[in-house]
Amino acid sequence: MSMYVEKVLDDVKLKNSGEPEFFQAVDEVLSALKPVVEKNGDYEKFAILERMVEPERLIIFRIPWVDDSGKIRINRGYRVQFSSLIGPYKGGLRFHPSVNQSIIKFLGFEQVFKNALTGLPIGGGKGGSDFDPKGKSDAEVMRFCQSFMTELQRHIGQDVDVPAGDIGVGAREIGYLFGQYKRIKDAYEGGVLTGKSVAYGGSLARTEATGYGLIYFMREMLKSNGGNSFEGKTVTISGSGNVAIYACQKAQELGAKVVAMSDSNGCIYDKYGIELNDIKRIKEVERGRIKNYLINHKEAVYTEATAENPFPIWSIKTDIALPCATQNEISLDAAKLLVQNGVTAVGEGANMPTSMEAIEYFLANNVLFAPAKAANAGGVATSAIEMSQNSMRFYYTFEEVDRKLENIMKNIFKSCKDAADRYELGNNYAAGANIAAFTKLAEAMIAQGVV
Ligand code: NDP
Ligand code: 2IT
Repeated sequence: MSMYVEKVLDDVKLKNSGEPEFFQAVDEVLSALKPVVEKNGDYEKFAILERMVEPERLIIFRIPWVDDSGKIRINRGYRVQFSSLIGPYKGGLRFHPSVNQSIIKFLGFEQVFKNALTGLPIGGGKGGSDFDPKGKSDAEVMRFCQSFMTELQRHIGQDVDVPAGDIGVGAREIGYLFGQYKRIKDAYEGGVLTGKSVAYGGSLARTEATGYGLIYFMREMLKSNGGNSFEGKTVTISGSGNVAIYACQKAQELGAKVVAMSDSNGCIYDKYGIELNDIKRIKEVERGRIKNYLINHKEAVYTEATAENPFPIWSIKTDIALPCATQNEISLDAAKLLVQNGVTAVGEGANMPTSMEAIEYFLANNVLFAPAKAANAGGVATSAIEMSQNSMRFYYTFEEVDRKLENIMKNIFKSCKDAADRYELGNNYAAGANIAAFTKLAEAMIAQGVV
C-alpha cells in the first residue's frame, strides 16, 4: 500500500467534491501507479502526483445565442487546459446536455495520459458545453458555435491549445468554429483546430482514425494473446457515432460479424450482421435514430433503453464487446452478464466507458481488456498528424496516414505490454497504459523544474 498515493487521492476527493467522474479517472490512474511510486522516492519529493491531478487552468464562460424562434438561450462553456508538459494543450470539445465541470476535468485528465502514449508532441486539454445539438437546425448550431468561439478564441492557438471533436462535435461544428476563429483573428491559422473537413485543411483518415485505431490496437492485443484475430468473431458495438461506425467498418473488413449497435434510445440486433451503409445513412446523413434501421431490416430486433437498463446492448451474447458511446456504460452488472455470455475481449473506444469494478471483474475472469487511453488514442494521434500537415502546408494520402496510424497503435500496444511486463502485471494493459504514460510525463515534469 502506497501512503503517498493514498494521501494524494484523499486530497483530490476533498478538493473536488461533487466531481465523481473526475475522481474516478484519477483513482484509476493513481491506483495503478502504486508499485511505481513505491520504487522511486523522487516522485513524492518532486510532488509529481499533486501536480498531475491539478489542471494548469480551467476556463468557464457564458454562451449566449438566439434560436430560430428569436428566443435568447444561454449555455455554459468550458475549456480545461490540463497539461502543456509535452506540447500544446490538445483534446476535443463535447456538446452534450450532461457536460459539467466533472466530465470536462475527467476527460482532460485522461487526455494528458492518452496523448503521452501516442509518442507525439501534444499536451492535454478538453472542452465543451451543455448545449444539446439534437433537434437544432443547422442555423442554430452555427450561431451557437460562433458564440462559443467568440469567447474560446482568446484562449487557443495552433501553438497554444488545439481543440477537435468529441460527442456532438463533428465536421459540421468544427467548420462553423473554424470559420468564426478565422474571421476574428483575420489570419489563416490552419492548425488551430483538427477534425477539419479535407476541403480546407483536414487530414484524410481523421474521420476513420479513432475507430480504425481501436481495431488496430485490439488486433495487436489478440495476436499477442494466443494468436487470435477478428476473423469469424461476433462483435457488439455501443453507440453509432464517429467512433462506433469506423470501428464497425474495420472490424468487418477483418472478417468479424458485428451483430449489434446502439444510440441513447436503444439498440438494434441483426443476427445476419449489421449493414453499415444503412447506419451511415441514418446517422451521418439523416441524423436520425438507430431504430430506423428496422425499416429496411425487418429481421432485426430493437430493444429500447430504459432508466433501469440504459445500455441493453450488453445483454447480447458476443465474443468481443466494444463500448464506443460514453462514460460508465459498462457497470459491474453489465460486466457479469458479458462474462456469463462468454465475452473474451473488451475494447474501449469511448472514454472511461467501463467502471473500475467492471474492469477488475474482466481482468479477474481472464477477459482481455484494451483501456481507452491506449485503445482510442488513434483519433488524437491522427489529429497531431493533421497539425503537422498544416504546418508543412502539405498533405499525405489516405494510405500514408492510415499506415502511420497503424504503426502508432502498434507502438502504443507495445508500450502498454512492456510496462505491464516490467511490473509483472500479466496482461493488465490498463495498468500498463497508466504506468507507461506516467513514466514519460514524470520525466518531463522533473526536467522542467517547478512550474
Ligand atoms: P458521436 O457524437 O459521434 O457519437 C456518440 C454516440 O454515443 C451516439 O450514438 C450517441 O447516441 C451515443 N451516446 C452518447 N452519449 C450517450 C449516453 N449518455 N447514453 C447512451 N448513448 C450515448 O461521438 P463520438 O463517436 O465521437 O464519441 C464517442 C465516444 O468516443 C466518447 O466517449 C468520446 O469521448 C470518445 N472518443 C472520441 C474520439 C473522436 O475522435 N471522436 C476520440 C477518442 C475517444 P445519441 O445520438 O442518441 O446521443
Ligand atoms: O477523446 C479524444 O481523444 C478525442 N475526442 C479526440 C481529440 C483530438 O484532439 O483529436
